[in-house]
Order: sequence, then structure tokens, then C-alpha cells
Amino acid sequence: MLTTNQIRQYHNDGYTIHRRALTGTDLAGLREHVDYLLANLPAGQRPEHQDMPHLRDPYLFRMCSHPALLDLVQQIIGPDIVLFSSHLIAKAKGDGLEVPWHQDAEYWELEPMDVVTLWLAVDESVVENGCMRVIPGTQTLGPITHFTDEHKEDKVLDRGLDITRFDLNAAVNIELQPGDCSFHTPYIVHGSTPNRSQKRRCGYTLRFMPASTKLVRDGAMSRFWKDHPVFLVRGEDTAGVNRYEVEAPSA
Ligand SMILES: O=C(O)CCC(=O)C(=O)O
Repeated sequence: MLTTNQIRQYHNDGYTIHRRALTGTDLAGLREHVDYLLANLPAGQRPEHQDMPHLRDPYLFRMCSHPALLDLVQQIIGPDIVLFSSHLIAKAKGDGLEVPWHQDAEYWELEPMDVVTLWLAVDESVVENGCMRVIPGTQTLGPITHFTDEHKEDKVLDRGLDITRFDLNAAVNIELQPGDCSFHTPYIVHGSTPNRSQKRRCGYTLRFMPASTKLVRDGAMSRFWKDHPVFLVRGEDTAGVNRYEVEAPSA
């Protein structure tokens, strides 16, 4: 379980780290499954761009509903938990793409912007192979204007922030061992460097919102979110603001 200090850090600094969230056969199974997926990517697909894989992969969907992970998430957002999205970001050895500095909220239309990301380390993720970096406290700045990245084809995202306005000495490297996880808030400024090392760096990001957060389906980003499936993975629909899928994805 998360300690009071971890929960306080999440709210005050915008992130926290939790060790050994997934262990034993669960962790071994995830690593084996990811190895298989990455070895069998469709031709031309980069391993960083595995967006929403839980919608087509029952194994990953089950991982997104893993009781041990939901127990942690519940401590942050409460008992009614909605699986909003997920993204497998694997940076191959020697060739992994940079994730530009950004705020996740730039890509989402949620009311309120209450959502937590659980970043689960599939591989060891350290400075050498391009671990995630966060700038603590930046979540209090609210939405910041993003710019289309000049070299977006070499990046995981097409938009980024003018980072010169931030003190990069304050950035924290989120170094994790397989099975560890971090949590971050939707407005915290974060990113990661390319992976030039000889070690793959794979993380699985799981995004959860409380059932009181509404996914706006008919707003400015409706082409992305209009028909996006969301799942009540724990608790009850107490707020009635979303349309949930009734069945888990099947193979
Ligand atoms: O995996 C990374 O390096 C960045 C992940 C990220 O931007 C996120 O989980 O929101």
C-alpha cells in the first residue's frame, strides 16, 4: 500500500514512486507477454507507439484491472475507478525515441482534469536508457501552451513545451526496477530522453480516473474521444457522467 508520505508527495509534488507494485509470476508473465508483443509488432510499427493496447489485448486489459494495482490507485482517486487509457512505451536499445517535455492534460478532454497515471516498469528504467523525468511542483501551473515539435517524427509525441522557462536542475529522474511503478498527475511537466544504451526501456502507462470525472466526447477533441471505450474496473457508477463498456475486450 502507499504510505501517507507517498500520497502527500503525489499531491504536493505531482508524482510519487512505489517499489515492487508487481512481483513474482505476475511480473514475469507481463515481461514475457511484452517480449512476445514487441517481437511480433506489425511491420513498420515503432515499439514506442503501442497506444491503447488494452483494447485489443485481453492480457493487458487484465493487467489494467490487477487488484494489487487498483488497490494503489484507489488510495489516490477513491473506490470508483475508471480505466481511461493505456500506452505501452518501449524504447528499443540503441534506438529509443525521446518523449518531449509535456503535460498529459494537453491531449485529454476530461471534466474535471482528475486522472492518475500509473507508470509500470516492465524493464529497468534508469537515466542510461531514458527513464521518465518530472519537474516537481509544475502540476500547480495548470494548462501550459504546447507547440508543435519541429522534429516530431523523431519523438513519441508531436507537441512539446518551451522548456527554457523551467529550471531543469529541479528535474527528478524516475529510476525504477521491473515491477516498480510511479504515479503522476495530469499537469506535471515530464518527458524522457532517447535511449542510446544497449538496454531496452519499456514502461506500461495505465491511466485511471474516478467515476466522477467525465470524458468529454463531443468537445474539440471529439475525433479522438467520441467513441473511446472506458471501463468501470472497480466500484460503482455513482456519478452517472460516463458511458461504460459492459464487456472486457476479447481476443
Ligand atoms: O515513458 C516515458 O518516457 C514518458 C511517459 C509519459 O509521458 C506518460 O506516461 O505520461
